[in-house]
Amino acid sequence: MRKEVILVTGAAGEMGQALIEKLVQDGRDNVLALDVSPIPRETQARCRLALPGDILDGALLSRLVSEFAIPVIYHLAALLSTRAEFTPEAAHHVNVDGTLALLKMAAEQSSWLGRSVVFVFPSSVAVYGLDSLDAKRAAGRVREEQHNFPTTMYGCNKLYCEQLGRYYARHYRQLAATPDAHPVDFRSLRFPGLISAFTLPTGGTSDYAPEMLHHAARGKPYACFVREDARIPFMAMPDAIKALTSLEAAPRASLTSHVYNVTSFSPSAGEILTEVRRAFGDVPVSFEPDLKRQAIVDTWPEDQDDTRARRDWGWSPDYDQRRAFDEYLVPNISRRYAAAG
Ligand code: AKB
Repeated sequence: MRKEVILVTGAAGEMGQALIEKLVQDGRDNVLALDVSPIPRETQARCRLALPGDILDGALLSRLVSEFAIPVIYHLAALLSTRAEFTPEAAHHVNVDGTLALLKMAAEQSSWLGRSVVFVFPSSVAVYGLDSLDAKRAAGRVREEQHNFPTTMYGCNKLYCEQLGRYYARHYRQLAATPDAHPVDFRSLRFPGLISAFTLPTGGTSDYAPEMLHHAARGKPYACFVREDARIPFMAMPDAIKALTSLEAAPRASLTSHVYNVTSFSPSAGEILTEVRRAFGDVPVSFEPDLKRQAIVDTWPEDQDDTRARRDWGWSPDYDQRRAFDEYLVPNISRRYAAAG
């Protein structure tokens, strides 16, 4: 009999590590973790199996299909926005061909299992594209169907993969004699920038917020690569994990869409610095915008409208800006670096 597991790709990443910790806390000790990068030891210890491997490795995915029953997939592996701009085609290959391979595997698993595999996919605020600062200010809180004009390879990948997921959920094998009895149950979240107290991001364009915080906690000078007035939405990592697991658990019948905005707070970079200074004193932070990365941030909305998620599956963040800094970020980051000495 094939053992039943929850597959988490991108397990070595910020979200992957935090998600696996939460799944095990919830008593779900059957995680199969996959990442092309080394998976931290403590995350490995939480998993049924932690595999170094590439989602583009077809032989590996076939082996997983033969050895495991996989009713739930968290497909987190991706090259983030700044990183992807340096190698757009390679990013497309990982972000799109990788997702396609996982969706195909999920479709196969669904027919093997005789029930729809729940496929949870993190999309991003990067799917949006506002073509001027005036348009950004005028747009304010954007809804899912608005301004879907991404300006980065990563944003294009995420938007296309949302469509791919909707295709596998509704139209895959539409010309077959018998319709698919168990289509993939594709569920996607458009995340804002994420801030973790325990890990630092790599290769994103929203990274200035966590970088500023972690540098300040270590008393290190930080040159912020966006302007002081730059504003995009953010969320504390525990809320991102809550959104992933809540959407996975939501009854299928309550979902009216395959794509949901989620968010929590939208401080400007200057307001983030105010929070950082409130916690760590007059830390040496300067604003030295990288005009190219700034231009990307300027196309992202100031805020996302998450009404649909609140209505369909009762979404709400636990950490508003106040709680995020006072109760989660500052205490844990201070402890982390105090322990590191
Ligand atoms: C990035 O900056 O690329 C990511 C994102 C906003 O999706 N953190």
